[in-house]
Amino acid sequence: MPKVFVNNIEIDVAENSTVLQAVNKAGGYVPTLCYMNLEEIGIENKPSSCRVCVVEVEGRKNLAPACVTPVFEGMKINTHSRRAINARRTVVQLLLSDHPQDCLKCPKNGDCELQSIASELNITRNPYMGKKSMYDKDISAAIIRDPNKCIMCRKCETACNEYQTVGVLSAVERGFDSVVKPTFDWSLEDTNCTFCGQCVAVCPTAALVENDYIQEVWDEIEDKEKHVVVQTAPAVRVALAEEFGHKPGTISTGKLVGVLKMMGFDKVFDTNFAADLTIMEEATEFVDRLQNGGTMPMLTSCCPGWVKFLEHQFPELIDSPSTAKSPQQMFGSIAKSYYAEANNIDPKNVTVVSIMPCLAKKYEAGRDELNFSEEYKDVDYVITTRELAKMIKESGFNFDSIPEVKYDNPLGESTGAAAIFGRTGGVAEAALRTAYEWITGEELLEVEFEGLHGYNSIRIAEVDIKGTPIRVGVAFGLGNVRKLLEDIRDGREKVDLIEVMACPGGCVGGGGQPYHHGNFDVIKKRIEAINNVDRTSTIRKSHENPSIKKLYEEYLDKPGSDKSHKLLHTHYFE
Ligand code: HC0
Ligand code: SF4
Repeated sequence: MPKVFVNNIEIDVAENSTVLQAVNKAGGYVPTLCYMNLEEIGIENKPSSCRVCVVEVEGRKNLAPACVTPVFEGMKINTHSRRAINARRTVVQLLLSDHPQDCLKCPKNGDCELQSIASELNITRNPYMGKKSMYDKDISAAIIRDPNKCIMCRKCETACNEYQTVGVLSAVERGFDSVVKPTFDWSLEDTNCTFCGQCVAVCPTAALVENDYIQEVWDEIEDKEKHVVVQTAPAVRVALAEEFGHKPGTISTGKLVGVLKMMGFDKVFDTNFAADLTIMEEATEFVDRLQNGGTMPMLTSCCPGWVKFLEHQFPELIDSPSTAKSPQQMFGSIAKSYYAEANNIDPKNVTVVSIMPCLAKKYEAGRDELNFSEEYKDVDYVITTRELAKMIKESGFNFDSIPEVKYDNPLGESTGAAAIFGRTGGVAEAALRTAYEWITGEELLEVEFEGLHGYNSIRIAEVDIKGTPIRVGVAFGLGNVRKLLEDIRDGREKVDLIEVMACPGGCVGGGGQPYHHGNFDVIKKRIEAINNVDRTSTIRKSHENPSIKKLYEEYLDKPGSDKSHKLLHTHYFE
């Protein structure tokens, strides 16, 4: 174990450590912009292109970029020599010289890494102002790409090309003209982009941000003709509090409902209700395929980034996903049919707003084949956890004093099985809790399937259904999904059910969540919180949800009925 000195303090570090790791271990700090390491799930970006992490190393002539410089025995590192600080300041001034500097009206104001490093370095003037790049913005339903704000850190490329293996973004041109963009200058909408939002999740500036619908949602709330209902996704309640200074993993379900009431929504409902409904339809389909010889393995279909990935990259598997729509879309269909009819409201006057941890949900809401009516959409507006936090902040509400309120019913009642949709392995587990009882006719006493828990990116679990082994594949991150699907396609692996989520850890790591700043522990804490929501639920199986039973009795008849198919199922495109 090499001994090194960080600012004159001696510490031992692991073999092959970098200077940055040594500084972190010593409790020191050097800023970084292009460096990113989510070691546990295999995302690493260290092009050492930004140079803001330079430090002084005794005996070395040039300053050393901490993120890529290996330590050696006896190394003496100074993180704050005047030369290092001045070099960092120059680097940031040069980046700012070709940056719009419209911080006060920038969507990342207060959340921008370039802005905070400029502030830390006390940059109050810039001697390097000169020519500026001028690019058009690329605006899609989910994502706004503003190349003028790109600092060439390449994190988005790593997320898109190496982690997701979608390959939409890359650096083109040279020198001053270099910029990251899709090939042929296409809009993201014209590419294979899945709108997973992982490029947005890691972008340090506002070069990649969500397309926000905050004003549209306020306008709907203000419109007295409209009956505005809101649904909240499973993963939002375990992350929203981070935006207000609380620890990752804080569960704020009651405050989430309370604040949506305060904002003026007519009804506050839960996507979790629709997740239970999804299980009714998906488990029915799974048991049917299993027992009557349908296409196997069955793939889950609730993650829209994954669905788009499948359509582009694995067209030969187009018959494999469940035809069940996602909970978001099922909720919209039920709100504009069953709920509107029961309350005598013209569905054209019902506005459905979703609060999602996801950017692809914005894209999903616009897919025609997911909307049961030609006259209106299932879901009108999708906003992210981050956008909701902005709405709460602009309203002036103090998060800590928001009262805890319960969801409205009937579309607000849900089970623990629905809660775990928000974490990797949860959709498969929820489906199997129900399928087990339907197949065996017996009560499932131990509802947690251990093999479906955990943080590994690819997991294969075997679940015993009274002597029948069901093999389940779980994968998150589209690159991992690709590996799993190739193993299955090429006969190296055999499974009956596959759950896929595009984002790290599942929806808890979605592209619309509070920024995790490259720290997978944040995502793990959210997963633990999701499991706690399940473990503290009185009902933990979707088919036992009383409001779901009533919905079938009063309206849908039974899972897989003609009416269920019209409202709750879809198809896919090669
Ligand atoms: Fe998810 Fe969902 S669990 S995709 O991760 O299935 O976004 O949270 O809302 O629709 O329920 C996201 C989260 C959802 C949907 C649900 C599913
Ligand atoms: Fe790539 Fe996902 Fe970003 Fe699209 S949204 S460019 S697929 S990382």
